Amino acid sequence: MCLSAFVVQKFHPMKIDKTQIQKHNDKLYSAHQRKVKQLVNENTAAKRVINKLVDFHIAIPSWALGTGGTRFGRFSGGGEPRNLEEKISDVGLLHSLNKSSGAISLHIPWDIPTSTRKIKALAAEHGLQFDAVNSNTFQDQPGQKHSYKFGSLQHVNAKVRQQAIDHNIDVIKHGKALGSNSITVWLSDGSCFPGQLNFRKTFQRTLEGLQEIYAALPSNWKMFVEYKAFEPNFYSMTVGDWGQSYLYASKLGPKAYTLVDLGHHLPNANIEQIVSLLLMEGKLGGFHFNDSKYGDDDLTVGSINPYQLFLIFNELVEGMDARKMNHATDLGWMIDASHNVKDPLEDLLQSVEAIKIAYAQALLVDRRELNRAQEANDVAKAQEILQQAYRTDVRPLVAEARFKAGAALQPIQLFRDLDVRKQLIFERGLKTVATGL
Ligand code: RM4
Ligand code: MN
Ligand code: MN
Repeated sequence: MCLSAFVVQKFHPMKIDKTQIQKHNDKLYSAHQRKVKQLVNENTAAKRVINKLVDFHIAIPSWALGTGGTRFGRFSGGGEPRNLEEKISDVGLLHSLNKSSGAISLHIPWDIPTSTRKIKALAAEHGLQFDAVNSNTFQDQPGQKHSYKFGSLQHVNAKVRQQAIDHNIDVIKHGKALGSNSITVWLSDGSCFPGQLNFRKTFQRTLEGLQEIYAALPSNWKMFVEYKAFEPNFYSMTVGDWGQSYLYASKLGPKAYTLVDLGHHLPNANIEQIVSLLLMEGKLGGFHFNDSKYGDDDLTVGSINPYQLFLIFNELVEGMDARKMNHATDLGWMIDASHNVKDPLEDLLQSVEAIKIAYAQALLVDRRELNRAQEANDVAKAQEILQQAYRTDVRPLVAEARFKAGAALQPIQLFRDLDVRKQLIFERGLKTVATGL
């Protein structure tokens, strides 16, 4: 790229246009088409799968657009978004590459818009919607009156609880102004040592707080109660597992649901079974997708255990169809990841791809045959049916859905060919740090 091109770009944030996509696709099209044809010939469901994939979008978390870190350090990659405008523009880039990331999930107060009107217009320009808004009572903000050191909604001091309630209601207000229709409440509340808390009182205080927040929900809104097994508290978490989340959500009412973050379970938990039962009870609200080997590792979706992801989608497709739910819109589909050693945008493209692959594979499961095998106690057959779908290389179907929607056949390849990160560093600088964790 010559210098003059950079100078022009400086005043217009990086965008990827249709001609660039088309040029990229033209080069790859014939080889791609051969693979799609073969899949369509071999699989009667293939065409239906492609159409479902076109409709299926996964929201990008605003806090995953910068380089993440651990408590030991953080190594920025440069060109990170410095404000909400730049975060939206990053998600816009992702969306133009894959036409599957048509929404952004905001975290308040990190992402409070300076002008709601301008932010809405910018998002619309990129074809983006606002997914669930997230509250933050796990950090103290500068100038904040009361500390969350010993919890927020669970706190023994009513003033701290009220501050946390007010914050959540404020988050709903921001979300409403932007056109969002859900709030995700993740509480870091809990205890680090036995004896620190009275579990019953802690639950009741938290429930009362959630009830006040629930009462402030607009009529068409949902509240997602996210659970997490451990961290930052290491003895007990006040919303520590799906049972506790389900208990809060049931007591709150029909607008409250459980949110499943894949990394928030103890090792080897059977997440697909949890998903199936929450769906059965009409209490599954949505997901924070990521992958993990040990804990809340927030790794790229599908990078460690893609079979588990497939099994989760297998339950989702089965359970949503049983309840006649709309796959694309009836649950909240969000990523919650962090990237310490990869380019955040490449990482997010990989995550979206992994989710769509698992979804496509789940759509290919022969439900009738599986049901027959289950009813006949034919265990080997049941396994064959699942693995037949899982071992199908559905990548051409996912790419075809992208192509149909006007996106790139190979998003990461195009991201690299266009030197997107280099341009972002040029626009924003090498030493930028996005808000987030
Ligand atoms: C938590 C949890 C929440 C997210 C924060 C940043 O571990 O996953 O969803 O809002 O991290
Ligand atoms: Mn999460
Ligand atoms: Mn997490």
